[in-house]
Amino acid sequence: MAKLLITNIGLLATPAGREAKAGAAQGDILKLENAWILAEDGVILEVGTGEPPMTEPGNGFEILDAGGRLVTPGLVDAHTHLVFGGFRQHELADKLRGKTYLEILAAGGGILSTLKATRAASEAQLTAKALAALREMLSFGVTLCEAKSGYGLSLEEELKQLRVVRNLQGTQPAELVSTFLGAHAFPPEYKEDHEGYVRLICEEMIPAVAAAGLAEYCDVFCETGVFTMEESRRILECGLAHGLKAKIHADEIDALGGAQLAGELGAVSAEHLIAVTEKGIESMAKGGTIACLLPATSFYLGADYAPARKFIEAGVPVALATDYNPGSCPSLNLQLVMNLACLKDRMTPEEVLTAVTLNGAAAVGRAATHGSLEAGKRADLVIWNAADLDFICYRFGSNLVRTVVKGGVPV
Ligand code: IZC
Ligand code: ZN
Repeated sequence: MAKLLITNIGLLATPAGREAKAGAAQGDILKLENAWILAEDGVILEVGTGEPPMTEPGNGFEILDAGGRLVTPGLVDAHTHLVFGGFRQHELADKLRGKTYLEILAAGGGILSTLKATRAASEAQLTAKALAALREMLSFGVTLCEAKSGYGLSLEEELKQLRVVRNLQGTQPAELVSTFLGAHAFPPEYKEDHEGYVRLICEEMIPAVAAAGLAEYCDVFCETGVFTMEESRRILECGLAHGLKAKIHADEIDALGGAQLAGELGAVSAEHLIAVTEKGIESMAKGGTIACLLPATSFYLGADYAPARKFIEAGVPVALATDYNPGSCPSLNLQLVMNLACLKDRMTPEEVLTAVTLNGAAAVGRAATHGSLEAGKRADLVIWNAADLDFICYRFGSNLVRTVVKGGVPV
């Protein structure tokens, strides 16, 4: 397979290690000037500085000159609702008139509007649409992303969405990690029978998803008017019993206690966390749960920003993701998330880099192989139109990616 030598890296910036970084370590970024990276068969062989090895022509290595630019690991988007039919631009007017996200959902819009469009779309149509989104993500520097179901909300329709994720794996450069989110909303058929839907999830959907190997994670939207704490616990425990690791949309709008539950269950990550309490943060620290913050959603909803500094002080690793979805974050731009994390979550550029690389990889169970530039890891990286890390957290609204390398291949 291809051998690649990337030379003339002005600044190589990367976290190091094979697990999520918390506290002060979240800001520990290795910075190498005048660096090079040698990769073979998609894996990094060596990272060094100064004179690169084997630069003579004919040695079998493709040479990529980074032109003195910044190089970081490929970005990881650890929370996306990638697969859905339609969009929801028709809700913008209501939103501008002051209707909240939960009011739109309670009136049968929101997730339920996307439910109709997703059920109406074929697997091939959904695959083509998600593929276009993945291409855009890749253009922003994302080489690994999580993708949730949750717009089918019946056994067959959830399986259809998860098959779309599987269809996309290996057929285009970005890598995907699949999450079952049957507990995203109550479908119209179960509007008056929440118990019936929770049983359908636990007795039919989770066993079928697990048996088909269609997801690694089980997630729940634990929120007022959606899934209660009690229902969330039952569903996540059932997922765990079937080998699906836990994630939870927790304490986004109301502090129901999702963060406590996440810590108690040893969930891999809890998401949003805008309204998290001290107790929730403590529980997550104890349980080793990663805080996956989604500041572009705060931006779009006009909501507060999650207390990133509190998580860092409490020793909870912070990851950052887009939350790409048609309702609360119709954007695929993880670079914008990095800007917002600095400006609104008060994270340093170094902490932000760890959050969108190594900690994001840990949030999708890939920290051993992805998320940093070091020997033995995947050769997934970004060459930036930038000289340093501050620059990419400071400029916003432009795509600053020059070249994305995925598995040792420029894409
Ligand atoms: O489609 O509204 N927050 N789920 C929870 C979403 C946003 C996705 C949506
Ligand atoms: Zn979400």
